[in-house]
Amino acid sequence: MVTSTESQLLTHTTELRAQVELIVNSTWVSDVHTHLFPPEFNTFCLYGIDELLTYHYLTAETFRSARVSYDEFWRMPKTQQADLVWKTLFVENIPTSEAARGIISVLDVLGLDTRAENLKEARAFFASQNPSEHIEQVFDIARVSGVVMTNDPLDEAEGQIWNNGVELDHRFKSSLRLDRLLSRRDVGTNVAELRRFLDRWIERMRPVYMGVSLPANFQFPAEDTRDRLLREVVLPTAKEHGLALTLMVGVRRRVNPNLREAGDGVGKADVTAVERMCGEYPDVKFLATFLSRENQHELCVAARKFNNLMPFGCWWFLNNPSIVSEITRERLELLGTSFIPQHSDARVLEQLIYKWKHARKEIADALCDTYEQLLLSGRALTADEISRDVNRMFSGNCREWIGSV
Ligand code: RAT
Ligand code: ZN
Repeated sequence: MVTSTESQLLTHTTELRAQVELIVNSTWVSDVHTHLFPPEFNTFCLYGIDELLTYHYLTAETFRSARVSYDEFWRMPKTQQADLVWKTLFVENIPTSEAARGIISVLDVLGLDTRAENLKEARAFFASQNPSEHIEQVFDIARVSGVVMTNDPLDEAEGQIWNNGVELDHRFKSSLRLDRLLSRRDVGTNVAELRRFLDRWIERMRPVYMGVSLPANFQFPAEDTRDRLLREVVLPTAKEHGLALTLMVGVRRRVNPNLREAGDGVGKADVTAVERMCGEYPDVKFLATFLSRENQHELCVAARKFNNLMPFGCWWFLNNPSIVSEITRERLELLGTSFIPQHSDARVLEQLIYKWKHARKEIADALCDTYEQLLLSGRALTADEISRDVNRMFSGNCREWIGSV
């Protein structure tokens, strides 16, 4: 039982651990990168068991165990795909992977049968939810104060919704995703027109940052169109509007196109490219995450050199407990609390529940060990001080870079 008051020194490890767990589990978090949308975005807003089970992390795993051809699978209606994923990964196998265990955590938290033979009960549960109450409930359970969406003005359907003047739920903040813009093969003649394009969308969307995912072979400087677009369009716009630029580096797109959304892979990138950008643009704030485990130490060292660089999240293939634990500990050792430990990357609403539950566990464990070492070195700490650290990592660093989420 936790008996100490907030300002009392915690000098025993059991008491210290109990406090850390309590604080990490109860502190509200700002989720800096997701693919979630509020109901106003119609079919972009995904929730429920069929969406959860057809998440691309799980379809990739299903193809490893079910003897189904790509064509057969993609021809199935979504409910049938979800049935197959459930049967394959949850009934015929024990759901040991992180993405599969995530489903179990969601079902368990919502009071649903985690050993069900089929999806009948789960489907009935989600169908009976009132959408806005359900969103409220999920944000509350996950203790997420707000999420940053990924918004693409060049997506026709999404662009139309923005153009119709959609009113945003305050928990959903927008970010301007630049992948399509930055993968143009030529700048064209009119850089000014591209800058006006960004200005217009910044005005319309009010994004909290601009973001881009970059391939493993990304270089800066480089003699290519992307470099020109970054220097002449994106970076001046970021500076002018005081908007941070988010760099997500290390993806190898369409390694297996048959897997569709699940077909991307990972590659080790060159962190010095980001270092150079931070050095050349000291007035721009950068958020960066790298997909390869091999880049994590270098990213921490780069952040020690450039205080306009904020490492964030354990992205995609790194979002597994063993790797989250390792990366979080490395960051604490090299950066103190000046980083954003995790983002959910959720695409389906209820993923917030498991992604944050699992992340909090690893972050709490890493912090417990860190503080225990500190205690052994001769510095006790208080619950207030722990709260200050956790708040900084869960929302303070985010607020400093992109404002309140
Ligand atoms: O983690 C994912 O869901 C990936 O498919 C990507 O969307 C990635 O997070 C990205 O934003 O490019
Ligand atoms: Zn993402």
